Amino acid sequence: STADSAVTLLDYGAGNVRSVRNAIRHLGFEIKDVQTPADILNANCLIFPGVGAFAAAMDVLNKTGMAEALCTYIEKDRPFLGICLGLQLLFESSEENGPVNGLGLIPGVVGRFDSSKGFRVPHIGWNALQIAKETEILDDIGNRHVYFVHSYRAMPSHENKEWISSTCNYGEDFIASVRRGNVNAVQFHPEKSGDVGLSVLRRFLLPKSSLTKKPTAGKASKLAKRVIACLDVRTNDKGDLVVTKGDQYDVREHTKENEVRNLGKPVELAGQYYKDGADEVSFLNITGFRDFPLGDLPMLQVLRCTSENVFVPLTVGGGIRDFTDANGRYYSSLEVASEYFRSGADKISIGSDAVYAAEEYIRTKVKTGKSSIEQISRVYGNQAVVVSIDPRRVYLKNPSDVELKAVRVTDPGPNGEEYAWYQCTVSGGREGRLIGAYELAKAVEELGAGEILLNCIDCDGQGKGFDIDLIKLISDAVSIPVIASSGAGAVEHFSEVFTKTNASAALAAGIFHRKEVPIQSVKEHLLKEGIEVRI
Ligand code: 1PR
Repeated sequence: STADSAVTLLDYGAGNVRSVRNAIRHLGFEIKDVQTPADILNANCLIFPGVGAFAAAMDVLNKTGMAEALCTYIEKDRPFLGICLGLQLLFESSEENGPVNGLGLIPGVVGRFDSSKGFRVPHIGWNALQIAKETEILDDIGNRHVYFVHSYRAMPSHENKEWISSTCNYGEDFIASVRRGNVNAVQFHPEKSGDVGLSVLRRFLLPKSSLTKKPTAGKASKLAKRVIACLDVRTNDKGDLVVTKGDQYDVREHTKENEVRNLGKPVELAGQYYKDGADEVSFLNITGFRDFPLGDLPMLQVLRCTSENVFVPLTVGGGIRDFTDANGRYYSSLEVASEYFRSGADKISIGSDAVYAAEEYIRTKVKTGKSSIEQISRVYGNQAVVVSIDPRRVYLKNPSDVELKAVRVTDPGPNGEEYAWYQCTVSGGREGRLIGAYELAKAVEELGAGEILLNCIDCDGQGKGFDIDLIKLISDAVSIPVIASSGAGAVEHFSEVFTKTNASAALAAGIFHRKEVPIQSVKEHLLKEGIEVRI
């Protein structure tokens, strides 16, 4: 019966497991949710996608009696798949806000990556595995990339050796998956790892006898550089939600009607980019700064629909801030973000509000815990919080003309200026502030941002290449990943940004929307240039 073949899902309500649900359904299975510990004991097949922080998860599991049920279920060697935190919780303890005790089934302590080794933390992106032992669910991966996003990891040791089915190298070898009998857990996200990830889930869900091993392909070895497709979304004058694209942030046609440029439908384009091999898809609700995003239900609908068919990470930005609506009801930025996460976002991106928070933090040197960055990263983790920077170049004759960080620019300004500082803006570039991209990046990293999406208004939509001076400045200033954005016009621009700067990812919009350069060509070019990408 269907009830017998249903997959039991342990969702303790701490975050977004929508994508795991979508992936299971996409593979044709029904889902039964765990309500009581007995549901765990009676499961035929249990998936545990851990989300949120370690301590909070253990708290819920202990209080509800589910911790004990899980231990019993696993000790009986019943089919189990833990994902991400669902792997970490099997260990003895974690250093995350701790030490905090875990389920204690696997010897070892979960610790934080050490960013002093020159590797960026969180570890975000597509990485290769080293298979340590025969494990059916990993058989299709071979040496293709899978998607990781985490700051904590379990380490291989003599005591846990018999559990390890694969490791991953990110500055050090950490545990990428464990397996004993029918019990499996993976640190990466199969539900966000495209086709390769879906096959991990399929192999876990299908009877073993139906599985054949596929020949391995590719030659993944380390963290791949990501190629991200970005969709700037807004409502046009007719009231339809469209993908638009600006020139230096001006999205209107230069015609008599002055209409908003329409480059397609958000859900369709996102689906297309997933098929074309985008490593991530970002939606920026570009009028979010003036509209209340929770009133903007079409955007939530776009996320819901997209996440049903797109199995790579989704980021959404625009309008994330504390807000009081027309009826006087107050919404915290955390509530706004939560709604985005529930609708299928993996990361949220904060623009204007991050500028205000950074200004305040620099002025007072106090972390209040109240800024949107702090609130959201505390609950969902740093890796879920992206800060989008929208800077504009301000040329200088002399770097000491400002008290902000200035750099020598490759191309001098209109009056032969050899220096510039990068002025942050808010409200979609409409207002310049007295803070530079450099100062902002350092401040938001301290406040808990996990990644930076670095735009440049001067380069946006120009197709003349990324602002290498800016991207070098910022990617050398912080130890969180930096996404280079604005200005891609040819495949060579991508290899340039990856060879000349420490960017972890490159994002483009216009060339993909106008079908000038397919994502696949970008990847092939990068491979040819010896830059590792996911194929
Ligand atoms: O301030 O938190 O509400 O967030 C608003 C968000 O919307 C910010 O992330 C901001 O970057 C974005 N945004 C606001 N106005 C515009 C606009 O274009 N008028 N778009 C805008 C930003 C820049 C990139 C673009 C790249 C690549 N667009 O997202 O996709 O520059 O383009 P290209 O490859 O075509 O050069 P808040």
